[in-house]
Amino acid sequence: MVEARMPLLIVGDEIYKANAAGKAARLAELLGMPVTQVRQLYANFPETHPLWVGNTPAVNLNSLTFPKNPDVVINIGNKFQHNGAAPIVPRGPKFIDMRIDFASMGNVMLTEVPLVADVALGLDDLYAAVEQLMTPALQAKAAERAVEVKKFSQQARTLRALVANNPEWDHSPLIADRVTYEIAKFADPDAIIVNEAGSVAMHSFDFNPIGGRELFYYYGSHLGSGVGTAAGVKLARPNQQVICLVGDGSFIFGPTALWNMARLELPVIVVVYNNHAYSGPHSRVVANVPSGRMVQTGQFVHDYLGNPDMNMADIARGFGVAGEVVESPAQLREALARARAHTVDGKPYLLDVQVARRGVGWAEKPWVPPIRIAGIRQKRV
Ligand SMILES: Cc1ncc(C[n+]2csc(CCOP(=O)(O)OP(=O)(O)O)c2C)c(N)n1
Ligand SMILES: [Mg+2]
Repeated sequence: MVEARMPLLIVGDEIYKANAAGKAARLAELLGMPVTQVRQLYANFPETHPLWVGNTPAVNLNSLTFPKNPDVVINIGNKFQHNGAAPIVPRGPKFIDMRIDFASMGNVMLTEVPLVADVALGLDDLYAAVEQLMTPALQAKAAERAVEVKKFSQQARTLRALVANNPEWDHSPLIADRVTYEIAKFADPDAIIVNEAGSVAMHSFDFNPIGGRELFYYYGSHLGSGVGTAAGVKLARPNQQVICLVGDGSFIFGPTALWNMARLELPVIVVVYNNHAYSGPHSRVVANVPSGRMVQTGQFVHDYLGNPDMNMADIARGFGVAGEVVESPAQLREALARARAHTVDGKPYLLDVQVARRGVGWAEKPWVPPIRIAGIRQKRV
């Protein structure tokens, strides 16, 4: 690690669970080492830290913008959920793997150094071991590297802020990025965000497991757990604001815990990104089967949830939870204030935010299968 040209630290959920994010940051700082995270449930590292280079966007480290060629990769507590044939840590760099979950170590990726440890204790040991090797020359090298990493992280921060320059920023229905931006501005400094809005980019929150905003995501693409998770999180952490972000498709897989929120007075704010669509599956069909009949005809059978539109605020009312439909950015701000008032009062609240569908191949009024059983039945029953 001390001799590496460009070491890279991957953090994972064992850090959150062991409350060890501070220790991971200390190790990164000792080496001037960039830090990333591959898909996990929690945010395991302060996102405002200058050594944070962002989440790994796709399935392996090659998808990182920076660093491009790490020569040593160290994992602390990441479970590495592979969902493709390519190993997350590609062949090439030396790989050091520390986790308590030993059963899945060394059986997918070539592992130079397996370290089985509780990551909080393991980080203490590792820090002590590395520190005693740090000569002034190595310290200077680490400091130089830290400057390089910081240059990247600052530039990335500047570029991310450009999200607000989108020409559709003030549009109604809202673009998803605007919704996220407004919620991030609104959320408490120690809010917990339960995120089941899978195809929505989680920008602007600046998650920080060391006393800042926390994230609860989900692993297996098993939609329907978001609202229930938010109810459970509020039960466990009554003194932190809990905001559930959920797509309309995901929401209708599992709105039931709204009832628990009403019954147990769980003051959770639920925000539905309602684009009246399975937008992710739509885009995946276009990407994966571009010559298919659905793309050729523009008749997508699986992705439009409108006609009739579902009113999520009405659905919430049926479970005993107040809420409203939100049409514009200005209304969103007012609605969030009403949501806060409800939660201060001990009540949950739901916002059904009308969000624009994005991606190619969407018609203004999407096609729906022309099945009308009433007209073809033989008996008017
Ligand atoms: C239980 C379950 N059924 C089906 C799927 C397949 N699936 C993946 S994304 C998705 C659509 C989600 O729609 P929405 O929450 O509205 O998000 P959007 O794609 O519109 O942003 C579906 C049905 C799944 N992941 N889980
Ligand atoms: Mg949707």
